[in-house]
Amino acid sequence: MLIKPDGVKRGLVGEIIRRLEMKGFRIVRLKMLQLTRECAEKLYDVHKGKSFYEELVKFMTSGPVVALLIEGEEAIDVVRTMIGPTDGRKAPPGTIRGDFSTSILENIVHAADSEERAQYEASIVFNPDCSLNENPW
Ligand code: 3AN
Repeated sequence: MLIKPDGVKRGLVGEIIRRLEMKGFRIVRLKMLQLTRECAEKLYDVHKGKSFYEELVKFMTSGPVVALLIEGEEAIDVVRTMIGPTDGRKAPPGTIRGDFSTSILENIVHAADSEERAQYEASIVFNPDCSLNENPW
């Protein structure tokens, strides 16, 4: 999972971690970083060419993010349910996006949608080369 720049700016890091821990998940790795453009592009490779791609990469590199590696029972499906659908306006109350976002772009968090993607994304966000510098704030 990634807490996006809007989630960090709005001071939601603790609230998001609290929800994950209350649910029973384990946080096994955690890192704050500012993504390089190159790594943000790798992270969103599947969206390359889409109308919102440029805006998305710009947003994801606009400030620090928090990367979390989460373990637990059916973590991928359960975490996706906890964050809610992409559009914060349509996400139901009780979900992270439903409670904290009214945007489809600035929707507080990202969560991998398969184990394969989780491994791919972790290899990017936990790679020191993807961090613009070690103390971006
Ligand atoms: P999700 O994060 O719910 O899996 P994806 O993978 O379809 O959603 O989209 C990745 C990210 O791209 C979203 N979290 C959101 O920030 C952005 N995004 C998706 N669709 C749009 C859109 N139509 N307009 C602007 N940004 C979008």
